[in-house]
This record gives sequence, structure tokens and C-alpha cells, in this order.
Amino acid sequence: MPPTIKKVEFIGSFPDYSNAKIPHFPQIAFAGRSNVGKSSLINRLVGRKSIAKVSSTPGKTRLLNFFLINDRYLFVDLPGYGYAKASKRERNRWKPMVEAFLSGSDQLRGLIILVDGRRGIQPEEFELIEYAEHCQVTPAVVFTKADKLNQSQRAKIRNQYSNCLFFSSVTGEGKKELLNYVFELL
Ligand SMILES: Nc1nc2c(ncn2[C@@H]2O[C@H](COP(=O)(O)OP(=O)(O)O)[C@@H](O)[C@H]2O)c(=O)[nH]1
Ligand SMILES: [Mg+2]
Repeated sequence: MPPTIKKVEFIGSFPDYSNAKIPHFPQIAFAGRSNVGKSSLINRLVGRKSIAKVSSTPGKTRLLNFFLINDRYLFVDLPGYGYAKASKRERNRWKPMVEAFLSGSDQLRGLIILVDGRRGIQPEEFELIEYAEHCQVTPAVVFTKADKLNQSQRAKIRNQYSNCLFFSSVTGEGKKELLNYVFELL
């Protein structure tokens, strides 16, 4: 039977994983450049229109956002990076915050790294993949905004990354596959 998300509850936004209010459940984290479509993907994945705020100001979400799924898993929306207008201080804060979470959480089962298919994987994403592996967290890359990709763009990505996943929050493409993948990790 395909996995379904029946219940979603926003737990809160925290700067780290040490907060007592965060229940101890297996976690899947979502990371990506600002504006990559992370909030839209989470909303689409859990079947809620705006549980993860689709921000009109990219880079606004600067904390770790925790969502309780089906009373037994946590989805963690990590802060976006690469926002051009972010202050230097903000930019410098992102890396230690995310790395502290990746290395410090004993509940993390996987890191989903979102990449805009039109931009491709950049140095920041390669670094994230390496850091996740270093922390024994399984990384996976999902190419977002698939509805904007033509056949040749898709073919190029497929040739480079044989088991890549395409996702569109507009058409719902890739939702089933990503849910299957996430529940396998959990
Ligand atoms: N065409 C298309 N646009 C998308 C998709 N996902 C997000 N967007 C748009 O991209 C912008 C950023 O989306 P958002 O989810 O806020 O990105 P975030 O900053 O990564 O959380 C918004 O204008 C969305 O409407 C998608 O799958 N297809
Ligand atoms: Mg967002």
C-alpha cells in the first residue's frame, strides 16, 4: 500500500535540535537554496496548502521548522541558503546551524536536497551531500519545478544522475515517488 500522510502538525521553529519541545521521532530534513520551491514541495507532499509558508520574501525562514507527521515522524524544514539579499551575518549563520543539526541529531534518517533543475547542482549542494554522508545521514537530490523542464533538460539531468527524482508542486509529479522514498528511509 502506498504511504499516506493523514495528519500534520506544526511543532514549532527552533534554532537547534536541543529544544525540549521537539518530540523524539525519526526525522527527514529538507534543504535547498532560497526560492528552490522547498515550502511548496513540503505543502504538496503533506497535502496542505500552506503548512510550510510559501514565502514571498525568500530567505525569510531562518530557523529549523518541525512538522509532526502521522503522530510518529518529523519533517524538518531547514533554513534556505543563497539568498542574494541576506546580510553577511545571516549568511555566516546558516552553515554552522545546519551542520550542527546534521551532526547533532540522532534521529535524522535522511536529508532531501532540493535543486532547481534549470540551475543544476552547485558547490553548496555538493558540500551538503558530503557533509550528510560524513554524518551518516543518507542524502538524496530532488529536482524541483519539473513542470518548467523540457525533455532535453530532463535527459541531461538523467544522464548525469541516474537515480534522480523530478518533482513539481504545480502538477504533483514525483509526489508518490518521493513519499515512497521518504517512508522507506523512516
Ligand atoms: N512552476 C513552478 N513554480 C514553483 C514550484 N514550486 C515552487 N514554485 C514557485 O517558486 C517560488 C518559490 O517557492 P517556495 O516554495 O516559497 O520556495 P522556498 O523559498 O524554497 O521555500 C514561488 O513563487 C513558487 O510559486 C513548482 O514546482 N513549479
Ligand atoms: Mg520557504
